[in-house]
Amino acid sequence: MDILTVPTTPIEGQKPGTSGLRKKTRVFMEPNYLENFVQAVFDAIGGAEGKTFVVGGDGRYFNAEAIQTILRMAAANGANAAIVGRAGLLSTPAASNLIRKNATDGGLILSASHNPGGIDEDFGLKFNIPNGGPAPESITDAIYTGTLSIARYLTVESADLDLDRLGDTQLGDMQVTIVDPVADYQALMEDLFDFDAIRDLFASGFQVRFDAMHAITGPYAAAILQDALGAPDGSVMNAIPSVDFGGGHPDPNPTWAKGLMVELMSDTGPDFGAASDGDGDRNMILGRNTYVSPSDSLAVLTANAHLAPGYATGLAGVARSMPTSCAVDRVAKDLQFECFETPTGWKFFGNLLDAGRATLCGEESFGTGSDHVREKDGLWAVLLWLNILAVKRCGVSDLLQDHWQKYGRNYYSRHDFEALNKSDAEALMGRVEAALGTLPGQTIAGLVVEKADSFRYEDPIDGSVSRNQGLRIQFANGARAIFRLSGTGTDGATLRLYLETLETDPGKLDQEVQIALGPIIKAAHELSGLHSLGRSAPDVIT
Ligand code: VG1
Ligand code: CO
Repeated sequence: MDILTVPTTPIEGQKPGTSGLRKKTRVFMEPNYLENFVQAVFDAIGGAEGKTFVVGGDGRYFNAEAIQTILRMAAANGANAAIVGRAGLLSTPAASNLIRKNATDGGLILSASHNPGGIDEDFGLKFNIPNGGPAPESITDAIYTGTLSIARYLTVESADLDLDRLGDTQLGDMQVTIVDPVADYQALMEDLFDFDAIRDLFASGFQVRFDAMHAITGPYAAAILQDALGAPDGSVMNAIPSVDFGGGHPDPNPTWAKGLMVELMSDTGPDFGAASDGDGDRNMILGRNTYVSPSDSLAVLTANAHLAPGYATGLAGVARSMPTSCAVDRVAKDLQFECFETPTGWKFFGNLLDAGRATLCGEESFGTGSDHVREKDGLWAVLLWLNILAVKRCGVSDLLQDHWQKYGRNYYSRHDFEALNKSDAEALMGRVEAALGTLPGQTIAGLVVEKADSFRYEDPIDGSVSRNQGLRIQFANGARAIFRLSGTGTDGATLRLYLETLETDPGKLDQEVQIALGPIIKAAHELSGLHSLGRSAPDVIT
């Protein structure tokens, strides 16, 4: 098979963000756009010669076409083999598992995660390294540099492969193995969790509702929750993946998983509810009349993980992203293990997991995971919750209330201001940053500022330093306000304002969240001049 060297020229704006490259689908479909990025990936890792890659995505519009392009380019670049999910489908955590299990040289995962899909929506691609996790900044920077000077890419001419047929085929000298996307992942879950206990829980009448949001976790959740664990058919809703996620946002939060919320926020609803995102790495946990904030979920899982077989010997440590609430820190202190604070983005957990310093990790953005793979894992979090509830035989709300009684409650919320004019958002960040030095000691809206800085992280394992990871303002009463610009949006800029306050008075644990946070919200608006953005309210509150 002839290898073609196709001349190309750099296309602007290909800097990979928090988790790979995300752009409008039409941009990815422009001539050479996808090709440039893929070639830059191969070039950044010292070529593809003799290597094996996992390839799969969340099934959104352009997934299948992009996979054909990637496979041709991998073959042309001399790759030895590719492992591809049937129909081009793999959830992000399942892809991470396959990369690790087969000791491959990494993987290309096609997804824009929780962003909507379709020809007028978003597409994305990221490279994961041999440990199964997102590439660190050293590699994503090299990919970016590559796209700025690229002059050629390599491909072969060949008909499309049939991605629906399991087994081996050849593409030139490269072997392509099509695998069942669910089987290995399910086996891993069976290793970690007590399936018998969860089966008994379901058999006792405990009702579960899982919203796959028309995205990748449908087949995984149906196989595991319904077929293996015996939840009745229909327990998994929106279970068939579609290229545009049924026209919705596959984002598991109270705003976008509205139907599920309505069902659970009722005295007659199911006992347990959960949802996952486009690529299956996020989770939202609900109980009857109970919403569990992701930061609380991480804390509760950390306190109880030892009840599941995979974590029975206890945890080595935990890690959370900086804007995630400090609820888990209190558990780690109590149980006497280390707690790390990292920048936003799963890639920053990789070294801690590899080094055995952290067992569980989490982000406020509905991401929780462990050292079983190197990505956050939505269905894993659901199964750990279910395993804990099966052992304790209690409801979600009881578990949460007991947790708050013991550790106090970190009231928490994130306010997103979306599709802002980029320069306005950057100007606001610039103003707050410039004022950081003058804030300590000042009283703003009745709250005294204790510390203020721009978060800088030094990786405790390899010493690499990441700067400008969010502006944090810590108040004397323990409350925090954090300002950060999103790295995953595709429309203008998104400003994220993260808010938190600790309450330890046992009589004040049931306040409405936005009311409990009222004073911090006021202070954050005042000190940043947020009104200058011309928005009276956030677009999304989680
Ligand atoms: C967001 C979240 C972040 C998460 C990232 C990828 O990034 O805030 O916590 O790691 O998405 O999640 P940002 O830069 O927009 O705040 V996902 O489910 O891509 O895979
Ligand atoms: Co995701």
